Amino acid sequence: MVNGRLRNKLETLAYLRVMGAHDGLTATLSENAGFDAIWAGGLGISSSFRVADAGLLTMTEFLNAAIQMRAACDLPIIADVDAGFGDVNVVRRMVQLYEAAGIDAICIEDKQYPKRNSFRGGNELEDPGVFARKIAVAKAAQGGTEFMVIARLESLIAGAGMDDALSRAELYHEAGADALLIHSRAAHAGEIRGFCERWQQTGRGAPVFCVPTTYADVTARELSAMGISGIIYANQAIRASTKAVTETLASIAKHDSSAEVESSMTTLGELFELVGMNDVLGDTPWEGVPQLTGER
Ligand code: SPV
Ligand code: MG
Repeated sequence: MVNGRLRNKLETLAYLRVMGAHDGLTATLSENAGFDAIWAGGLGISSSFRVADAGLLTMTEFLNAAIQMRAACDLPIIADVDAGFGDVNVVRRMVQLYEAAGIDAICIEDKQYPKRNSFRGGNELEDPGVFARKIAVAKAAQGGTEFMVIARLESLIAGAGMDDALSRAELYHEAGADALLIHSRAAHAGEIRGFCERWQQTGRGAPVFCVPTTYADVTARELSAMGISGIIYANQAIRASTKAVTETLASIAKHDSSAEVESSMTTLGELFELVGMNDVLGDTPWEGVPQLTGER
């Protein structure tokens, strides 16, 4: 079950650096690199299936990817659940399943079905009241006290403006959202700064996350100084691995040999270490199995 590690980190760390992962291995790599939490991101998971981030995967496919990550690392996991995969009834069941799987938080966005990735356009904002009800139902559905619901604001992405983002933020917080994610596709962090200033003036105090994909030159520390509590690097892992694999495969195809790229790949030994190959029990009967003692 959810043990409060995300809430705890939000309370004790100046800011959280959250790495986007799409499977168990990338979750482990994120943990080893020192990140504070995992973003089980829709774009990354969809890309790993080689499908578009456009509401094509089912909730079960998203959840199973998050479960792989849960098994692979001890970091808090924030699951991107698009717009909740359906109406409030789906949202209620979704929260129960994610919480039971030990996922620390869901992040649900105020878009209408069918959603498209925020950088592609073509999204319709959800009616604020309809979305606030989803948040309220999500919060009522959780069994424990530690599970978190993050409300993601798409107003700036959709061109609806800062006033719309602020009024929605207040409404969603009123409905029970534990935190907000303000999304922006501007080339610099000005919109993030503007939102944080106005959010702080409301005195509501809920933490705010952001996703610095298009404004990548700003540091986490600078975003924290603006009032951001969690910085999500949503797609860097899938982009890095796609490029590395593409280049490596091209080299092997070109040279008819992997000799050229041997030194740029993880060694077999390193891979074995990462996935626990060295802990695999042998085939000899009882080898590595603790001896049973006493009466049975
Ligand atoms: C994702 O990683 O799937 C996200 C973040 O939702 S973004 O791609 O920026 O919309
Ligand atoms: Mg997404």
